[in-house]
Amino acid sequence: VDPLNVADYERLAEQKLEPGPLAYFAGGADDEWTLRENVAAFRRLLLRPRVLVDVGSVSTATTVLGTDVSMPILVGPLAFQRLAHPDGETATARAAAAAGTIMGLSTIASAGPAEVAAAAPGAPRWFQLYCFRDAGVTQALVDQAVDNGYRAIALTVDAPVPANRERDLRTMFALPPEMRVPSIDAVVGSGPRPSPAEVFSLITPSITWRDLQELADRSPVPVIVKGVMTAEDALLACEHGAAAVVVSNHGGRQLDGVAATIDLLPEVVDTVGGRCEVLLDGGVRRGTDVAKALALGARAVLIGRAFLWGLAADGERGVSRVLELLRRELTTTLALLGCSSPVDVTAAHVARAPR
Ligand code: FNR
Ligand code: LAC
Repeated sequence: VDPLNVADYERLAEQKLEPGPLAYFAGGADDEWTLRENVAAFRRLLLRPRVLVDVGSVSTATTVLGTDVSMPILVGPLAFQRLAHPDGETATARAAAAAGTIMGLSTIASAGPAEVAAAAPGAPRWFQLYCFRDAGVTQALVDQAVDNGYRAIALTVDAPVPANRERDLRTMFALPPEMRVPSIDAVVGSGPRPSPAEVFSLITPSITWRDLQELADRSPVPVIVKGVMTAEDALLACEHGAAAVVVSNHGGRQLDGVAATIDLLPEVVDTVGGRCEVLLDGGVRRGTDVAKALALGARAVLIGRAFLWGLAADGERGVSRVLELLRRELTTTLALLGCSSPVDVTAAHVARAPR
């Protein structure tokens, strides 16, 4: 039978990928406690359905920062997607466009903003920003994204330095020399190809709230802060010009010991109090996970490894199938919760599991 869920795609991807890329994709920091916790924390939340509600017509459609999307499930920015499949980010872009949702393109993608835009013209996209030490390269990338119609800049703030990722050390993972990464090529020119850890050394560890404010002041598109993990920083992000925050711990790949994102979400939502949109990523593997995030106040979620497993298993078709499976799961979940739309899901639809 065809893969029925994200876990099926994960197993297919495990069979298909070489050990180095698999370790890079699947792995997290240190003991990978946060990596596991992102998934486990969803299982500790219980759904509270309401019955005898007319759910004859259920729609997953919503808006994120004013953009219409077919579902509150966005495609997150993941680096180096040509490690998963030769079509890389262009396949992901076509699948996201066909699904009617937004794709985030990584700064260190294996296809640049213009190439990805050309692969799926007119589709809504965001550009994820890492600031290189070379400010000229950073500005050129942002300009290319804006010129190609990217609708927001998502500044990632949880990775000022590389984390300790022991799976990568064990496989001695290095980027294959034939895989080009346009942004890195722009920084290092024809010099030796950096390892993933060395890539981080090209990125400045010194940006601060003041830089966020400057970016927001001069950006022609909204700025999103990705990687907020506390109420304090969510508030600062709002005060420094962010249009949205993504509650994210980088999929457990940066600071190990941070709480699961679904457990961090309530304090951020409470504090932000509607000043900006709150999104979440980390550990989303089922439509029920999406519903739990909506219930706790997220406008939408981003998926990472879930679509990556589809890409590795079956290219564009795999990403399309994962997006379609999650959309269907969410549709069923909404109906069974007694909700006709994502905006109908409220805090009353979840409870904590007893210990
Ligand atoms: C990422 N993530 C990431 N984030 C970012 O801002 N820029 C990037 O280049 C990358 N690259 C990247 C590569 C890989 C292989 C992974 C798994 C993740 C983090 C990503 O955007 C997102 O926060 C997490 O993937 C969410 O967790 P899940 O959905 O993978 O559990
Ligand atoms: C990672 C970086 C590239 O998580 O964001 O590997």
